[in-house]
Amino acid sequence: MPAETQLRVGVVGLGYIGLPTAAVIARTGARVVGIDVNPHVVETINRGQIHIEEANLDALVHQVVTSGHLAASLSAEPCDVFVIAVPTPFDDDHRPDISYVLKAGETIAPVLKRGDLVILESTSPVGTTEQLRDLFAAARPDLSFPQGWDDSADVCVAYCPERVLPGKILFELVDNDRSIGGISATCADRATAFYKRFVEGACIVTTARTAEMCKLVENSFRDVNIAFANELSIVCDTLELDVWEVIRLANRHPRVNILQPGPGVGGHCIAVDPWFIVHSDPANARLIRTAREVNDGKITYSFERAAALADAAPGAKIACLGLAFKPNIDDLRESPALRVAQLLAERFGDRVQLVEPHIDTLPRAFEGTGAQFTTPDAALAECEVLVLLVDHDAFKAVTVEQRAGKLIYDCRGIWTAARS
Ligand code: SAJ
Repeated sequence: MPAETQLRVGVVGLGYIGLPTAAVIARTGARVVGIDVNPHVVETINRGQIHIEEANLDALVHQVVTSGHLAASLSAEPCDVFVIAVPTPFDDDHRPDISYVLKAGETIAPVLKRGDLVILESTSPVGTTEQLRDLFAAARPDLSFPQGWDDSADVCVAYCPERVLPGKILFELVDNDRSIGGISATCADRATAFYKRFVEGACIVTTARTAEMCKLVENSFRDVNIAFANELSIVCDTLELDVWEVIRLANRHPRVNILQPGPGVGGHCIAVDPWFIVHSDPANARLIRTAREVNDGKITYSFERAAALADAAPGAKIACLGLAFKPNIDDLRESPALRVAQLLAERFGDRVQLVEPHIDTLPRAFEGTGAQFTTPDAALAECEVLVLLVDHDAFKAVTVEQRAGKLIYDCRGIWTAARS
């Protein structure tokens, strides 16, 4: 690699992971070009602004764009290191779709040169990094690419997944340990040297395939554990027990740490990644599949519980409190709260009032339902039925007096009296 200040880095995909990563690399003094297919994203970043919500990201992007260390572009240019951070969604049958990764590979293949390092960060099914390597090898027969652990080659290829938590991305990008998966040992060493520019956590070397599986395992672990909590919440309803109290008490055991139930699991990672493992071994990934089904089933269950309450108060207004996929953010992707609210809006129409303090306008999903977007105070004043879907701080601040006399379904347990 050239001298520190001259390192040129191309980051493909300027979304929730790619943009913060590009900005943090630019802060180390590298010259970063962010490559994205969306002209609006490219223009916004080149103005020193951002198109996503993330704590402190606006100031950092403004700083590195103004200093000339970060620029966005619609096309690729020669660099020393490429980082691919594009989405890997699934299709209607939960089959992983790696077409954006392959497209990113096609974008950078023409500008690759001897000595380059390509790092895939997108959550990917096991074997994707090798597929990317094969794509490069087919597109660039003039360059050599590693086939096995002991190989040396013209271009290094590695898989290094991110594991940052939305809302704490800038901190966790630096602080978290990272799995560094090389196709060869040299690829892993090169990638480690690159991440050490900005990562303070440990960089742990492994193969690309192991690192791919590790990422999927981390999010599946969380999904399975949330499914346990969600299943408990339904069993406790049947037994007329307060699940929040049961969990609080059980967690007093020194080796028990049960997560929190909710209306389901949302976001672009935990509700998606376990399917990649299920898809790679459907016969054996039984627990992981069941956890997904339990967590998705909690959406319908929550809707039915809320609907039963609304049916018990004919004509009463129903407040859906929260639409985001988790507390104190504006992100609605794969949000179970949004799905429950949508089902209620379709069933109860203009009886429904929707509250989401972190967004300004109602999402398209509610068009034509008659449901209205309103403020927390107005909803609390007008609605007799309260359906608490997200544990935003704004809702935790609702007083006992404001809730008095209401019919309440609290999916998050924030209004449950603490006895332990
Ligand atoms: N949730 C519960 N109960 C809980 C914890 C979470 O219902 O006790 C729900 C949340 O409400 C939300 C969903 O799970 O709907 C996911 O939220 P989260 O905060 O657990 O995780 P994400 O999706 O924001 O980020 C996850 C993280 N992975 C793990 O914690 C293993 C993050 O570190 C990853 O980088 C990220 O996925 C990713 O990009 O893969």
